Amino acid sequence: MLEFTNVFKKYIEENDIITIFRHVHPDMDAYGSQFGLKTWLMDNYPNKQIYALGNEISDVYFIPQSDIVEDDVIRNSLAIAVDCGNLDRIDDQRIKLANKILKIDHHPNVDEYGDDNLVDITCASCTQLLATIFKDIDPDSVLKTCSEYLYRGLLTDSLCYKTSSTSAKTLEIGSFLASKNIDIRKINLELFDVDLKTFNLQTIVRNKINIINDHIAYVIFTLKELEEHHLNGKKARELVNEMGNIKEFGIWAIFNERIDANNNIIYDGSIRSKYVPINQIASRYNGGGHPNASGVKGLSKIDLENILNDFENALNIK
Ligand SMILES: [Mn+2]
Repeated sequence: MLEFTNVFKKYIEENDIITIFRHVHPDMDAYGSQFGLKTWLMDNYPNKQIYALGNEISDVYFIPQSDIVEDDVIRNSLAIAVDCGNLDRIDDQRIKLANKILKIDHHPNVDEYGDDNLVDITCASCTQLLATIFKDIDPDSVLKTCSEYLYRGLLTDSLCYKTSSTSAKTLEIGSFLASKNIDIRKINLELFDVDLKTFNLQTIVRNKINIINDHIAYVIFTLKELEEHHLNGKKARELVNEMGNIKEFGIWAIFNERIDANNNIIYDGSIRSKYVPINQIASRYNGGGHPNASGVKGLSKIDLENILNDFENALNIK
């Protein structure tokens, strides 16, 4: 048995109340890890109390709503944080009340906020790590619904097995999850078919694109444009992948305007890169993430100019 498996098992067996936390602005790996873990625990430990927490709600039909719990429940629980590198990024800071915290993640382990930190940065998704642990405990412990959640996280974070973090182990876990009778075509259609509204937004991104030296692409959505297209900042930033498969682009980003507490316009952004790491850059602008996929928040206009400069330096095209 893997070392992680032993630690994980010990925590689960010692605690009857388990609260599961995810990061703010959850993506499908955050949801997939959270609900995959919740489903697995309910399937295998039916007498435990398991709660999935988080204030942001999803409008996707296959993502369940969060559980609502009193502070005391969290106080008496083991909190498991999935797919979240920093404690500050957890959606529901009541995690700090918990008796113990177990971190399970695949981001660089800079903030070791757990009592134990099961972090494997070689995993393409957090769900890959969870599935590896579950499989190690008992391959038969993973049932269909759990597999569906885990598979969604695997597919989205690996961009359909295209990221540099995709390995033989990723495909092995993909195969393991696929063996649980999940409907691969249906899951793909649900995850990746875009609706007409999104298609029209992608057209807007293409029309608004700014390109520096052929190698950096970025789009800024103003408050007015967000309103015009009925977009919030998060939805606008999700369009970043629209610029992801252009040969020339080394770094690409979407920024959106937002009003801060002092009524100033500031910018949040999602950044992607092909080869050069951008998480170090992002960490200088209230952000962070993966080497090729990061986020920043609260940038001033000058910060915005500076970060574009940083991109040019990173790509060595100045
Ligand atoms: Mn992830």
